[in-house]
Amino acid sequence: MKTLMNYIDGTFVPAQSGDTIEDINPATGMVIAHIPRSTKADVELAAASAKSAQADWNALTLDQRADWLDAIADALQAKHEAIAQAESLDTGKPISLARRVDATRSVDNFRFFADFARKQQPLTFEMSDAMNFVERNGLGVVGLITPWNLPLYLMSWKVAPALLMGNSIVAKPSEMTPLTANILAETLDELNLPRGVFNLVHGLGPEVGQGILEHPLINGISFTGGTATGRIVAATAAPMFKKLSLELGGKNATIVLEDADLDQAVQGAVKAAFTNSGQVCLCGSRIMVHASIADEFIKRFVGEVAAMRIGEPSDEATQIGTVISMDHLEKVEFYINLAIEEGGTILTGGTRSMMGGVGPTPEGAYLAPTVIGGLSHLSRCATEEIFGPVVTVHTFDRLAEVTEMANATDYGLAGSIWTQDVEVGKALAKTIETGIVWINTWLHRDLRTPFGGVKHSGVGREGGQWSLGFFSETTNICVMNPRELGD
Ligand code: TXE
Repeated sequence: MKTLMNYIDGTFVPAQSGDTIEDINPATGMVIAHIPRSTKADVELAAASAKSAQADWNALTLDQRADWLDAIADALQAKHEAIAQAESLDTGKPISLARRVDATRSVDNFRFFADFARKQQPLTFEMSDAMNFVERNGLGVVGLITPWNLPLYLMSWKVAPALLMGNSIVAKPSEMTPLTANILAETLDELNLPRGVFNLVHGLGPEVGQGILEHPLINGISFTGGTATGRIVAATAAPMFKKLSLELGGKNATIVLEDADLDQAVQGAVKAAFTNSGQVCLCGSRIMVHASIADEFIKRFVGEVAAMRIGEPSDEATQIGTVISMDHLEKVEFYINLAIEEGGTILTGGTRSMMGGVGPTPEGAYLAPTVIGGLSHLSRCATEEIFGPVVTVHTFDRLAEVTEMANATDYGLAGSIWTQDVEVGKALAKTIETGIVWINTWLHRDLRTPFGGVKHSGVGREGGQWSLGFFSETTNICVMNPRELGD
């Protein structure tokens, strides 16, 4: 049983209140750690420390901060297995996924931004009689608030560019997945990162999270999480003119055109649907397949899904672990039952009640990957975010229908299109209201590209230049050419 601490002003400390929250292992229902139940009082200490550290940190050169990011990447790489084990324990995701995705990408995020920084050129704009120099400085103190599905992957995605651009940080992980944020704090402490540059506060969103949103010393908020919470973030921070980046929910379409390579499309659709038990905002939770190939596609897709191995997260062979918690399992089951009420048919999977004990232990939040047919693309299950191992399958006859079907949701984050005619795929992609469309692949990521969504999937983009831009303020310095001064 671990007792985690906040990391404030270079020191590990409990919440001032002394109160704690239990961190539960979703595969066993057992308490694996206690974390500080921080409040605004703890945010006050963290923000003050961050404020005092920020000017010196910002005064370093971009290259010096890039060197820090490389040192962090090296140190996290040395803890790759520990990060993967902790992430799997905290989230219930298969250890193979935690290694391949969570731990690896957490290291890569720091490495990428270090390398990306070194490729930056000074930003100047020449006029006939003057030269413009664009200076970039940190926002100051930034608040980073992250969710439970990809804990360190998403926290490092924000911490790396925030540090790089000269900001100091008050970070808050989800109260359901604190372990790897703690590993990050320990690592930065071991590296002797100047105290106050990175602060970590644990606790409940409406308490310590809200405290971050409200704190006057915090100039920018980068938030990843649910759309409902995103609304609270915006409502709180916008009137204070804080800079905001919101990465919210998704309800993404996997579109299979009649000329698709069926084997490739089936494998891609399964990966998009059930990676991390569907708990990735980019997951393809609505499958739209051309009527002419629907029977064959659905037969193969359902066969692959039914054969997926549900097991202990620690088992190397496990493909489907648990969802994040019993509460979330019940939320997902609600949608499966609603689908049945809406006239849907369970093609494979379903709720625990339909199949009895699904996973290796009844205490575990296990749910079989579930495929639902027979629903309108306008049904609640096909338009609302479920964020679990559940997909709906729909058919279309004409390409012209697909755009309307794919856009018939309040979300607009991502999508994938499977076709052997890339030009048709690209033309269709341009009609889909999302921030990202993959063609004949899914979750293939170039970290230089803009990441984010539209509509209820968020505001802003992060990645490459977009991250550097979000985590900095520009000052344009315009200098008249000396010879002009004589006029
Ligand atoms: O989100 P929450 P969760 C979405 C996905 C899913 C949800 C699940 O749609 O529905 O997030 O993640 C903190 N003031 N995405 O449950 O509740 C909370 O403590 C300040 C999409 O974690 O929004 C946690 O640290 N903070 C995403 C964080 O917000 C508050 C990828 C997120 O919590 C708060 C992952 C408040 N009032 C999940 N209330 C994507 N687009 O990439 C809560 N929090």
